[in-house]
Amino acid sequence: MPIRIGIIGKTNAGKTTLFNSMTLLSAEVSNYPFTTKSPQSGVANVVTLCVHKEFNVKDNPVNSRCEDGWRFIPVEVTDLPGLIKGAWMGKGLGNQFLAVAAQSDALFHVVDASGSIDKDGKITEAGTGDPIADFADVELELVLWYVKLFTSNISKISKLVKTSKYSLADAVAEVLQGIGVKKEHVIRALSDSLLTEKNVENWNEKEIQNFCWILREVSKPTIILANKMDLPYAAENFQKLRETYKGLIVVPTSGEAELTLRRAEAKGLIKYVPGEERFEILKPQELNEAQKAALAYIKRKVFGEYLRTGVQFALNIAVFKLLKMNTIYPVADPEKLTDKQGRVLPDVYLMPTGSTVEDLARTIHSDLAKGLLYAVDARTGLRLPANYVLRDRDVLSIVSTARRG
Ligand SMILES: Nc1nc2c(ncn2[C@@H]2O[C@H](COP(=O)(O)OP(=O)(O)OP(=O)(O)O)[C@@H](O)[C@H]2O)c(=O)[nH]1
Ligand SMILES: [Mg+2]
Repeated sequence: MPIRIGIIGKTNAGKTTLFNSMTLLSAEVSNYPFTTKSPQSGVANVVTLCVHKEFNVKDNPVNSRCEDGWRFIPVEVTDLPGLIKGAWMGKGLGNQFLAVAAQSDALFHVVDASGSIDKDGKITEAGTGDPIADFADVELELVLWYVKLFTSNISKISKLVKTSKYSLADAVAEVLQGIGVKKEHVIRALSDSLLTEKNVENWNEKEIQNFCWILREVSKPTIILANKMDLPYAAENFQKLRETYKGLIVVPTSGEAELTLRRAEAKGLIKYVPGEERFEILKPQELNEAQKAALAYIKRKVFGEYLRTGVQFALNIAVFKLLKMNTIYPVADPEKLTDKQGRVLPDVYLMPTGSTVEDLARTIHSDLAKGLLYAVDARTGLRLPANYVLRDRDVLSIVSTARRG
């Protein structure tokens, strides 16, 4: 199952533009509020330095792609309908939202950092909107959905605790598992809100809201994307966002710049590796005036001030820093670094920090895990036991009675 990232935020913040720039899909974008009506998923990539150079071999990637020494590993991103204040009361949106939230491992919360959206979600002059308030409003919407769901399940939770061996944390996790809440999240939220010992039927409104607020935070790790960084006022608002939301990572982005570059790259007009801090025009004679102007604008406004569009950086930060994933390269032959078909370094897996050889075996195939004996480290040739904790960039061969993977 690939890692999933959901894109949330106020209407017109640029979510779909970012989504298109990551996936090269063409979902509808417009300057009208509420353009996106239903969630749409696509494939984006995270990028890491491939190990093939270190081993001095040429690779034949299968589950990923290698370009200029960079490994591109697929992840799933989902674009969501926009929100404004009060949206949680609407019926349809709420359910769609929770369904996607349930499936997301992390969220991008997109904010129009240039402040060019008014409170109703309409585009106005840059600098007149309030990105700090926009962020807070959407977060509140999200929490209110949690509150609504939680409140409607209080009697069920209470019953589970009374009539079975469920602890309060077990019961809450059971009831909210549909939105991706795990027991460890509930334990954290109960303890941080000082509610571990209090009968759930006696929680007051403020306690419920506080609990849900913490639960939202711990169960859905989130990065703020300060978008539209190419526009005026964005730099000031980016600083303000950083100062106001100190506990969160804020990444400056320009979805529109990334989209222009990725599409020009796809057409062969420029050479651009996402995440790199430059691009090169390959066919200047084939560019029309508008394309030339767009590229010059990007060079001046995006690469000049922020060094990159931020889009690839945000994806990488989400997966490697927020979700703490490591890259692991399983091979069948630890000397030749090949799979059974002789392909060199075919696959790379994203495994959470703390995962073991056994976890990796299980991720690749359940049979492999059943007959697991040990793994061989391709760098040292040493045997690694089933409980060996994987490290980033490990290249290893799993040895199992079931088969050699
Ligand atoms: N200058 C600038 N404009 C952008 C950027 N990203 C998006 N826009 C513009 O902002 C407007 C809204 O973009 P969308 O991608 O449709 O926004 P959305 O958040 O998906 O909107 P909804 O689907 O309505 O919630 C469009 O006019 C985009 O062209 C950016 O990085 N810079
Ligand atoms: Mg949209």
